[in-house]
Amino acid sequence: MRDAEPHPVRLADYRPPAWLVDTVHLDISLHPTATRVISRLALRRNPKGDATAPVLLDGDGLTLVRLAVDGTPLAGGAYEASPQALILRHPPSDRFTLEVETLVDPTANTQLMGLYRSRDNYCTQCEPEGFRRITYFPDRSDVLAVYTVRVEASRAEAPVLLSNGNLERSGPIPDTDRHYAIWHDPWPKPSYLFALVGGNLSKVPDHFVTASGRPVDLGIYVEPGKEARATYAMDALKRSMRWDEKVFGREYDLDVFNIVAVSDFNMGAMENKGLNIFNDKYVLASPETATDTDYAGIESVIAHEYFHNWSGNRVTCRDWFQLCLKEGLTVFRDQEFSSDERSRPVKRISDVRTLKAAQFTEDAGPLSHPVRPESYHEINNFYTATVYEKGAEVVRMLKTLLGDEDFRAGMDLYYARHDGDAATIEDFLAAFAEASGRDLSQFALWYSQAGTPRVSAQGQFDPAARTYRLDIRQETPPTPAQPEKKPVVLPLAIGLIGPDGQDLPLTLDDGRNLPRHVIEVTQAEQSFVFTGIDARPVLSLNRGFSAPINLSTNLADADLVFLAAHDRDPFNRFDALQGLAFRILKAGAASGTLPDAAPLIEAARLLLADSTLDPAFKAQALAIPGENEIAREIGSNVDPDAVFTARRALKRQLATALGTELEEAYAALAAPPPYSPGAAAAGRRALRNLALDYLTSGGAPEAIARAKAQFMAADNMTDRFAALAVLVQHDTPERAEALDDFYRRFVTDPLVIDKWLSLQAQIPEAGTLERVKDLTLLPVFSMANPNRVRALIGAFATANPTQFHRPDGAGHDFLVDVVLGLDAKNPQVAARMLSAFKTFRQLEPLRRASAERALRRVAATPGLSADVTDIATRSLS
Ligand code: 0A1
Ligand code: ZN
Repeated sequence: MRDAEPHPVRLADYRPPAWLVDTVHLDISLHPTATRVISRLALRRNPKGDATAPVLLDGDGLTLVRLAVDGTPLAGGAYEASPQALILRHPPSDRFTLEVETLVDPTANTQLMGLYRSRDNYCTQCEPEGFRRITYFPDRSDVLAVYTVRVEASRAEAPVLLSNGNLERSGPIPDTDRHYAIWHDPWPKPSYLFALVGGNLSKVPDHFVTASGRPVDLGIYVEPGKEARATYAMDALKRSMRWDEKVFGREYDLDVFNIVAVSDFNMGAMENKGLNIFNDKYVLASPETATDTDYAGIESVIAHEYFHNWSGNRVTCRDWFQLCLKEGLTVFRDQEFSSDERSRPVKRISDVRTLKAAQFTEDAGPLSHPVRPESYHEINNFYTATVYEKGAEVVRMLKTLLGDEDFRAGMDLYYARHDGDAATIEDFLAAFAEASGRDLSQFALWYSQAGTPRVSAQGQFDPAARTYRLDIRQETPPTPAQPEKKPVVLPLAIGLIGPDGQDLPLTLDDGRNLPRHVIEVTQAEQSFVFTGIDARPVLSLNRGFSAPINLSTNLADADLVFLAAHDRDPFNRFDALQGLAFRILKAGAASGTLPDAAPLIEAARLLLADSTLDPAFKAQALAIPGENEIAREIGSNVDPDAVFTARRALKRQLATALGTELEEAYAALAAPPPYSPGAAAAGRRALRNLALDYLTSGGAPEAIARAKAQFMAADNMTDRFAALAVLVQHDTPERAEALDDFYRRFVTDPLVIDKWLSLQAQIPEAGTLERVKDLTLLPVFSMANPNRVRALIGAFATANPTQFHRPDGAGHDFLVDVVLGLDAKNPQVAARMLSAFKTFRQLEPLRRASAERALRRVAATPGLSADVTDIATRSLS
């Protein structure tokens, strides 16, 4: 475990590397507790670096066995070695070969960084700083080298041996029970993209021919017996490869592309060159074990990692401050892919929901940071919604501002100019500025300024002048270390809708026209006057959520009902309904009594009856905002119990008022077998299961019985799990029976057991904390597996606000105990769990004080990891 560094790493302190590595030869002999790593580095002094600097190689917990320079063993006094560093103060020349032998213990590696074991298989995770846990190396993303890797292992223990690039040779090692494989990756890469896998795995083979005719062998490696569950992932991979050719002109560049699914993984997946390593949750699916949401998740993560081959690997990041350069761009690319493969409006709605749930909350609390941070104590804590999701929004805004053609030209220029480079955000923006001829200097603020801009838009119709005037104000609230903010560029897609429900032509009073129906706000206060308007229009602003902002308008409830029925922008139709719901829920939570919900009910009724609409869209639009979403809208002094009560009351009101329509929808949407994971069928299931949820919300015995019947009869996990999720809301015998049945059916399937753990962790009842504690004692649970921890503890802390924030503080205490217990083993996951406190300042005083005490208990604990120290310190600041 790394100790907390007293000093942060700063972007302003960036210096080019003093030494470069041209080639790396690794010889890795796998052994459960003593893996021998021999590394031969061709080192060269960087002409652009400090000409007098020693050779400084990073390490983390390494044991040095042997060192040689140009073939000659080095004597003890010629170097300094510690577990954290290897220093040669007097290198023999400006170009030499260094051979380093180290020993590592993959079985003892519980952090899951570097070389570790997952269910007896060997695998690696090197981003961001894991390679230094395998061998001494300048472990920074701007040192790019060509790797050749020889790996050997016992044939029985690891019949499959993989690394990056193309396979050069493999075979038995005579007179031993061992074998070897040699892999060569011709593309220079930083160490964080190194990967190695050894184990007993089954290959699901396929092939792909690129647009220019290069044949590629595809392989997805899974535990033997799970092969059939990889077919959807393989299909998603081939679609991703074709899509990147068609939409971004990017082809694959090796003879082999392999994916390995492992069951112990800190994150979702990793884009190692030619050898992606995945959390098995994002590979394995069958109709019986995976929900529609799981299938969509697999499709997008497979695409995401594949797309990194260009946005991340061919063009990588100069340093970790530039993380959004690859992550924001790649999220944008995977979002676009899923939009093209599925429904664009539905994808946009779900992406914005994720953005608001994860990023807007992050940006409103103590962990807020810019898309490109300027300093960090622990880089592992910066794989955040801000870097990923807001980073993607910034790329999306660029596309909105520039238009499709200039955007693509900018992308092409960026790739052409920086292929093989470690680039920066400045490089990225320069390509777009040049391709479009636009000045993007103000736009660049999106990367450096944290916080979600608050934008108010007040519209005024003047019948005499036949104009519609729109006054816009923007302000970005203070965030840690950034008290003052400048106005940012806001591309706001706009429509003015006439009484007949049609968009009016948009003409500005200064004669400017609006390319792509987007107004560009650049000042703190700005007005736009539209002319030739004959009747009061209804404003539809920020269509498609074109800018990631908190928008308030002077629209009346009746306007929102009108937008919900007529806006040709599906996102704003959705948003109008949500806006109505938020108004009711906020007032209800504040006063204890729900105000009149008639306008919302009317709008919902119309939408439900509209046969032209996609069921998936209806399911999104008719879902009542979640408790966390409501808390975010309230913003301060939040009482989770009041939020819960208001939400439940509104749900029951809607269910009663729309009972007939919901019954009809439930009956009409039943899908004939067989199950298909496609978007259309998934959308029907989503709406039908939403109807089931509403219809069961009052807890009537017949409704419970119907949910139980659906649970028992389901031929797919989506319907079975949706029924279970409905049943767990009600303390009935059916709940206990269904939970038992589910457990018995899937006890041997950890990914499905995660769903079972997660649902129970979210029960909004007083007994849940005890239930969660009991569940941690079951053999199916393990603190060593990140998926289990996230499913049970993560769900409790992030998706059960009434119980996590129990007024007696027991939920907070529990999380702290878990974090402190986990920290010594897996600090990354411990830090993630602790970041559940990131919204604590929005709570009412009693709960806020309890959360603060809990965080202080963490901060006061001696011997914490850098990861947990960083989150605790920032959360309390
Ligand atoms: N680059 C990966 C994310 C990732 C980051 C760190 C990891 O280990 C600590 C693993 C994966 C992605 O964006 O998919
Ligand atoms: Zn990524």
